[in-house]
Amino acid sequence: MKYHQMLIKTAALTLLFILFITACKNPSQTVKSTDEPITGEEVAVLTFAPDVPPPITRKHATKMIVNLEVIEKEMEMMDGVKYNFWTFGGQVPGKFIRVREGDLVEFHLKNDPSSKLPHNIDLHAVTGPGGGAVSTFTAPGHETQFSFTTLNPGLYIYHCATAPVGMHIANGMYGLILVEPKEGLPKVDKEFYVCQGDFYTKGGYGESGLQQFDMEKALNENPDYVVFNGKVGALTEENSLKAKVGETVRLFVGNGGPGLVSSFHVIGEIFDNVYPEGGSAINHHVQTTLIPPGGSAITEFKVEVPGNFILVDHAIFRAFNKGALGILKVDGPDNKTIYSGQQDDRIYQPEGGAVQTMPTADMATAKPLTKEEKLANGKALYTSICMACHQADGRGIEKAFPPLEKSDYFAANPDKIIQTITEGLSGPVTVNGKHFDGVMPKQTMSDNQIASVATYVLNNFGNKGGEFDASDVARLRK
Ligand code: HEC
Ligand SMILES: [Cu+2]
Repeated sequence: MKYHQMLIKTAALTLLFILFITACKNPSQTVKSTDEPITGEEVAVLTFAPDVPPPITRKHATKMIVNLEVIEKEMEMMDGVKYNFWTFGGQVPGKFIRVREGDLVEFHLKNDPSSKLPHNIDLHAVTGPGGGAVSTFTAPGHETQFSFTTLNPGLYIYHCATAPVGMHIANGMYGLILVEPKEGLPKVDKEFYVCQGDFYTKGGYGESGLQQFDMEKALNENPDYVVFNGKVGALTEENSLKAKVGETVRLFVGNGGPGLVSSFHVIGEIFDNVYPEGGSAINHHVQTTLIPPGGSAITEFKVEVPGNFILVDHAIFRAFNKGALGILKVDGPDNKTIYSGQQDDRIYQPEGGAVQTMPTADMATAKPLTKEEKLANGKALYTSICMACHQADGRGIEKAFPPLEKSDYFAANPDKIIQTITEGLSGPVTVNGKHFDGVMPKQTMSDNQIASVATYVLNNFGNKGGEFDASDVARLRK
């Protein structure tokens, strides 16, 4: 499609949309801010995430000049993975814009001469066709301008709305604009800018090199990356958000999408206040708040105890497998009443034994088992009990659980397997030259069961073979 055809189509759609909106709109009870006189003029300070411009203390409306430049730019999606991002200001998300309710915003959209495509901007804070999109269609090397009055306070997404819209957003073209209420927001100690977005690449998660946009994955809303602030790790390690015990924290959270709703959560914190959807209502004591694509939320909380608090999209595979994970690092003194830390870790042995009888044949009776039966039963027992610590391959875990593989601990005297199981084992031991000092709880099992699992261990993991009977176990029991 040619651009002029696209424009006509966009204009026609926009018109329909406006008619629809006009038809649906109730007369609002909210007083709109057109009555305040505009005095003076300011150039808005814009910031990259996670920073936020300073609060507005001004008591009057003013003319706010906003300059935003579109830059198409290759950057990292994750260490070793490159992507050609399209940005508002040179990073994803775009620069944070902070204005006041009632301000007259004079908006200048510039498109860097090196860009390959025209772009525009739809600010959800705008009352007017396309949120400004129709007035800001900007060719590479051009600058467009329009003005709007901020009628409604709130936290709003802005995004590119040039066709194919989904692709422009999927390439990173979104950010937040805060319209502070006249009276300002309550004072807090720290404010941060966090914006989620999903990315669709030809290669899977972590596949290195320059990755191309994958339209099919985008259509299926099946992203390879779901990230905060444009990159896996944008908010972890040295990039973590930082606060001190006792401080109040406000997160301005946006979701650029284009595809996925965010179930925004901070592990180990409860939001004291949430402004759902970035509006004026305040909800209290919230664990997880939903943020739709093209939407936002403001969350506020006091940090009472030190530690790492993890920002996630609680659709949790996205956090641990697609990148939607950030860290708020809180320093300061402990408060053991609010959070004690681990107070104890002791062996738990319920009456009747931790280990229930296995549903295998003839385990309860003392009927002798063949070696094959012992190996089969032993395998089932090993898998359900021993494997948790000694691992499926019998190699254990360094510094925690000793290996049963070619273990020299019981090679000379296999009875020690039986004793370890019936009595448990604790204190320093050396197995195959490695030192361990843990606790193996004694296992409550029948003689046949112990004979079986010990036989299984002896005949697996490179051990030298052998066989035990229930009578051996009975003899060795203390
Ligand atoms: C809760 C974790 C845990 C479970 C379950 C467990 N063990 Fe152990 N096991 C240990 C630890 C820890 C040690 C070393 C104890 C120490 O350091 O004194 C150990 C030591 C041993 C040893 C002697 C050291 C060696 O590596 O040869 C044997 C044999 C053994 N376990 C067999 C078993 C068998 C068979 C089972 C299943 C019936 C089992 N263990 C279940 C934790 C466990
Ligand atoms: Cu664009």
